[in-house]
Amino acid sequence: MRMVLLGAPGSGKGTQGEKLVAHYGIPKISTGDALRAAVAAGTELGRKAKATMDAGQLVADDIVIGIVEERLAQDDARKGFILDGFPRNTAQAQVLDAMLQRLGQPAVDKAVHLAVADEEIIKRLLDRAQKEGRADDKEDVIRRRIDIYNAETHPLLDYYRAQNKVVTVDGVGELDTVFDRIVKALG
Ligand code: B4P
Repeated sequence: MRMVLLGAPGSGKGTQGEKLVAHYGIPKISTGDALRAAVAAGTELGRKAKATMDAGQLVADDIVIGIVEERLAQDDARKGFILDGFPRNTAQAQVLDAMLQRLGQPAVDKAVHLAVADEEIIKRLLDRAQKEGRADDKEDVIRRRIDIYNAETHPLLDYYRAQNKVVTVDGVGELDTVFDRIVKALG
């Protein structure tokens, strides 16, 4: 199974991605996690990405593409993967398709779209801000991330629809309920 998780910030990609890892026994590749780890470690990449992330904007394509390519080339990703937070725009999706070909891997099977309304997303992320204190979980930044999602990432649904790969799941409800919906939709 080679899947990409699509959904607004806070729609549950990271959360459901973890559960899918356990269920399918394939690795999750999260560009957000990788970038936050680079920021925490103070690497050059992390220093470059920090201000952009804190402002809720997308990090440069070449940075995230490098992260994904390095990870996809590892052995455990050959039997499948869950991409969480990548691709984020059409250019990244096109690069991903070409990258899989270059690595001699089959194409993406499914794009799982987690549908959650904006007001619910804002509520969840403000709640996470209380618990985790992420710099990009402030209301004005959250609204900017949602705007960027609608402008740049949402159109990816058409990209994957044209390939007949989109599975839309209602992302509102208990974590296990949403997870069951995803597994059932994937067949
Ligand atoms: P990400 O780390 O991808 O952050 P995110 O979109 O906020 O999703 P996340 O995975 O954290 O949240 P989740 O939905 O699981 O990106 C952060 C930043 O990194 C971006 O803004 C950008 O700057 C940069 N970046 C990452 N990838 C990039 C790329 N490809 N190109 C360019 N830049 C990139 O869950 C959120 C919260 O909701 C959690 O607290 C969770 O507990 C809660 N939740 C989940 N499911 C729930 C449910 N069913 N009910 C109630 N709460 C729920």
